[in-house]
Amino acid sequence: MLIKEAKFMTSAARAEQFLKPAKPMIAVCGKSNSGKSTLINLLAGRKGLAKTSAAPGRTRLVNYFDFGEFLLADLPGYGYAAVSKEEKLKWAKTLDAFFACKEDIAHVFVLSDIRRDPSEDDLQMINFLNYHILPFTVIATKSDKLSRMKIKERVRKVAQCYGLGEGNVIAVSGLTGGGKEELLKKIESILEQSGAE
Ligand SMILES: Nc1nc2c(ncn2[C@@H]2O[C@H](COP(=O)(O)OP(=O)(O)OP(=O)(O)O)[C@@H](O)[C@H]2O)c(=O)[nH]1
Ligand SMILES: [Mg+2]
Repeated sequence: MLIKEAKFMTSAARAEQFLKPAKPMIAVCGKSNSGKSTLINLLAGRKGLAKTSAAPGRTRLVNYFDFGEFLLADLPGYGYAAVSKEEKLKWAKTLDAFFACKEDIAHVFVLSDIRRDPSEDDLQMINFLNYHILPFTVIATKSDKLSRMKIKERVRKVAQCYGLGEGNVIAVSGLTGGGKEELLKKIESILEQSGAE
């Protein structure tokens, strides 16, 4: 799978603004600061495409990116303690409304820092996806922080925590590009499946 060019399309703050995509769309979700925007930039081969930030809670909108054969939707991160209750509720509603448009979503990438066990929020997210029968893959991010041996160990552990097979967890580094090939293969198979329907 070769990504030629990736472009920012639009942002949506409310359900009425969500796109009705004409091509397969992969949603990228995960805790705030888990590396969603960085991963999108890695796939795009362009650092500044999705805004990244050392301060969590940066992406407050659904940002859509056109990757040629498919779209990526960068979702607001959940589980950021420092935002107000009101804002948290608003985000939860945005996410709910987004995933309610099931037929528009080909696949979901759930990002979580490879060094951490899933949080309560992560488990809730996975339960939610299972309940709505939305296909997903866990992307264990920031793998550059660990040795090769440790990466294998953590992938196994993360899979176990979520009750998944190891094949449903892909370790990736948005920084070094480690795991990018495997991720591209996954995207390829998602596109093949969504084309076959
Ligand atoms: N070492 C390392 N750092 C990373 C990696 N991916 C992201 N980071 C860092 O983690 C921080 C958060 O990255 P973002 O990509 O902005 O995270 P996000 O999930 O989009 O965050 P929100 O938009 O706030 O939900 C930044 O400081 C990144 O530089 C990675 O693969 N390796
Ligand atoms: Mg972001």
